[in-house]
This record gives sequence, structure tokens and C-alpha cells, in this order.
Amino acid sequence: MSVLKEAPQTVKPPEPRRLSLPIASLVGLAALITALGVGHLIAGFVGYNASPFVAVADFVIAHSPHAVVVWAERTLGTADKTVLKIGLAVVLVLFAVLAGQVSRRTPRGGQIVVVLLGIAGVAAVYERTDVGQLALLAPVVSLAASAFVFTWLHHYALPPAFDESRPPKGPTRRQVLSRGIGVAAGAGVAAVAGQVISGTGSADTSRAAVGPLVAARKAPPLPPDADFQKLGSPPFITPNSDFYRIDTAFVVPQVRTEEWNLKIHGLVNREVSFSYNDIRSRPLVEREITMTCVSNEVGGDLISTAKFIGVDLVDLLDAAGVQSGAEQMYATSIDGFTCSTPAKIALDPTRGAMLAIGMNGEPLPVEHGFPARIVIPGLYGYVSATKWVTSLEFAKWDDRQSYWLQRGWAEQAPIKTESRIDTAKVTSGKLRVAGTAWAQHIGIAKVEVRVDQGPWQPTTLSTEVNKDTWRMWWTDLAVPSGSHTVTVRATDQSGYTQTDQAAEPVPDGASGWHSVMVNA
Ligand SMILES: Nc1nc2c(c(=O)[nH]1)N[C@H]1C(S)=C(S)[C@@H](COP(=O)(O)O)O[C@H]1N2
Ligand SMILES: [Mo]
Repeated sequence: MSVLKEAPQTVKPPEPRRLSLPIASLVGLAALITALGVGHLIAGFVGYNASPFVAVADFVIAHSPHAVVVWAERTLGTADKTVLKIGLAVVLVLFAVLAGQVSRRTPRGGQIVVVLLGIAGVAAVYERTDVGQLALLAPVVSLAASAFVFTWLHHYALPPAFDESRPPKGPTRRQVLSRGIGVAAGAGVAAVAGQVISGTGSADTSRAAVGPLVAARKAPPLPPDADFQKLGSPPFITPNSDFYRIDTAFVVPQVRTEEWNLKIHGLVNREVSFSYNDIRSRPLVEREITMTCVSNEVGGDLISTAKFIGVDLVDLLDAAGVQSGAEQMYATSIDGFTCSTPAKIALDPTRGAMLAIGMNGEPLPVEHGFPARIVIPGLYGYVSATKWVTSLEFAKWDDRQSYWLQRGWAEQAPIKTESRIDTAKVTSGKLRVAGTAWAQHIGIAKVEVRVDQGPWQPTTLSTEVNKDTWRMWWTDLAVPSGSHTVTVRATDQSGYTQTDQAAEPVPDGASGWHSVMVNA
């Protein structure tokens, strides 16, 4: 503060010119905030995903070891992106402080750190498949601006050389601080402006303009006992806001209908391409389908059911004429995620695979793939349910390897026959249990429960809506007082009874019996 100003003018040995620790950190932090703010502002014009912070976060997800991604998805669920955001911010702040600390005498060391970080941002944006070449403008200008701010603030803050003939006259600490804060505030305004600008062209406005989606072939009305919600089962149809969500996208891709296009290519007789209006103006079908994530643990909740509206995928594939040598349908999302489905299943006219544009009477919610996604009954989502899908390429297995297959998950991933206890309540010596069972594309035949090691007892099943959806079950059991374990198992319509062999979700889905403890 006043130390420099009031320095005695008596002769002193020359003090080395250097920044104090806090001021050096401030210079680094101001450069970091400038990089993020300027990058975000320009991303507002050239595409949200060009923002260096967003791109670096996505890069981290895409290059994390398999075990880390699985761990994050399992333990953090949908909060994993927030945790990553905070973690990345902490790492960047540490780098910014480091940049300051290695530059207390000359700006050189910090400039190198700033430029290296900037290059990481450029590389991360360069790697993206969902932004144009113009997008590089965001990280490049961000790098230039932060290198400039670092050099300029450093030069301003560094006290001038000690000179016997005149008192040293560097800026006060307060002056440096206010300049640093001024820069940060400006960068903050830039970041907010970038956010607002990218929002105005967002998918929400495009989605609102779609209007009602009416199916030409509506799903028959649900039977009144499609669920046992009053007895403790989940509702048959999951409201869109409760539908489970899994994706690798750090920010939800914003795709407008007029920008969207689906290309079918590779081992096909004719490459074809569909616009949103091409799809929308076809007669639409509506189907209830229960989707399940391969990461769902026994008893887990990564399973939901919706009425999907869209077109039959086979009709689109027939227009392209898929060649008999094709082994996989390799789907690509606008965010770079890829997904492979065995070609035989995608082409099976009895499967009911859809290109969906609607969900429960509305256009697809943005986070569930607006404008269009694939849904294929009976397969886990990671080998079927590509959101924001833009390309379907037919290929051999050896030609392409999709996102989760590269990370050790299985090529073939039919959903396993499973069941779950949702409610187990004891009232006056009577145990009421209710829950869910699923064996998509095969159908559930029976669900049984047992208390401790007692005999398996039948339950009442809900009316089957179709073989591609879950079924609810319930029953009342007599239990003696004390603590008990209740276990459930399902048998599907192929005659297979759910195995008690416990398996982890990796590589092709969890198995085992779900049980809960009750006190009677
Ligand atoms: N673009 C994209 N599509 C994706 C994924 C993804 O990470 N990115 N995840 C898949 C997985 S693993 C599942 S289980 C389903 C989940 O779909 P939902 O979020 O609509 O429930 O989407 C699939 N489609
Ligand atoms: Mo999944």
C-alpha cells in the first residue's frame, strides 16, 4: 500500500524489482477471467460449444479413462457435469495463480503458462465435430486477449527500477487491484453477453415453434390398470420432467429444426438425407417404449417409459437401401457422441425402431435429443438411443468403433430381464410390496416375491400395454414380526427366470435379484 510511496529516500541497496505474491496472483487471475469471458462472448456468435471452457470440459470427458467416466456416471449421476465444471474451474484458478507466481520478476514464465492454456483451448475446440471452422475464432481471440491482459497488467504492476535520483513511483497496490478488478468485471460482462447472444438462437424457441405433433397411428389408450400407482408402483408413463437422463454432453446441444438434417450413408445403395420437415410431414406413429440405461444397478432408477412419436426407422433405411454387407448402424450425434446398433436389429421391420421427434405429446425436450433421436425397443440406450442424431452410417464392425465400445462396453447389449421393488410397507402384520419388472421386446410372464428364504409367492401383474414396456406388480404377504428381507424375481415370456447371479453394469448390464429390508 503506502510502503512504496513512503519509502525513505536515503540510499538503500537496490531492491530487486518484483511483484508481491497477491499481486502476482491477481495478474494471473485477471488474465484467466479475460480468457473465459472473451471466449464465451465470441462463442455467442460462432457457436456455444466453441467456448474454450465448454470445449475443454467436453475434452476431459471424452478423454477420461473408462473407469473414471463410469464412476462419475454412477456416483454423481446428473450432478457429474456440475462437479466437473467446479473441478475444472479450480484447476484453472490454480494455473492462473501459478502463472502469476512464476512471473514475479519478468512476465515470461506466466506468458508461457497463459499461452499453453490458450493452446489447450484451441485444440479442444479444433477437435469438436459440432462447430464450424469459424468457431476457432473464440479460443484464438481468447488466447490473444488473455496474453495481452497478462502482459499489460504485469507491466503496470511491476514497480519501476530503484533509482537513487528519484523516489520509486510504482502504482499503489490499490491502483493495481482496481485495474485487475476492472478487467475481471469487463470480462464478466462479456461472458454474460455471450450467454445471452447464444440463447437467442437457442433450441427452446425452435421447439416452441414446432406446434402439436399428432400421430396418424396413435397408440391405443392405456388400460386403467397399466400401473399400480396407488399401491406403490411408479406411474406407467414417466412424465418428461422425471424421465432419467444420461449423456456425455457437458452443455445440452442446441439444435434448431431448420439446421437439423439426418444423413443415411455408408454401405447403402443411395445416400439419402432428411430435413425436419421431411420427417414431420410423414405419417407419424406413436409407441410406448421403456428405455433403460446399461449403467442401471439392480434396484436402480435409470429406467423410464414414454409415448414416443416419430417415424418407423426402417422406412427411412429402406429409402437408402442398406446393403447386405452392413454389420452395424453407426449413429453420430451433433455433439460428437457415437453409438452402434447391430444392423440386423435396426433393419428388423418387427422391432418397432423409431426416429422419434416427440415424447408424451410434446416435441422432444431439448435434453432428450430435440429435434430428433433414435429409440429402439429392447436395447440399452448406449447401443440404440442416439440423441440429437444427425448421421446414420452403415458399416462393418471393423470400420468404426462407437463411444462406449471404445471404453470397454459390449457390442451386443439387449436389455436384461429384471425386476425392482418400489414399495415394501408393513401395516398391522401385513406386508404390501409393489414394483416394476421389465423384459423389453420379450414381455414379462410372472413376478414372484419371497420373504427371507421362504417359498416364492405369486404377485398380481398389471395389464400388459405391449412387450416393449415395463409391467407393474403388487401383492400382500403375511409376515411375522421382526426384521425380514424381501426379494423379487421376474420370469419373461421366453420362459427365462431372472438370474440371481450378480453382475456389475460393465460390460453389458447389471443382473441379480433386488431385495429390501423390512421391519414388521
Ligand atoms: N448424443 C447422445 N446420445 C445418447 C447418449 C449420449 O451420451 N449422447 N447416451 C445414451 C445413453 S447411455 C442412454 S441410456 C440414453 C439416455 O436417454 P435419455 O437421456 O433421454 O434418457 O441416451 C443415449 N443417447
Ligand atoms: Mo446408458
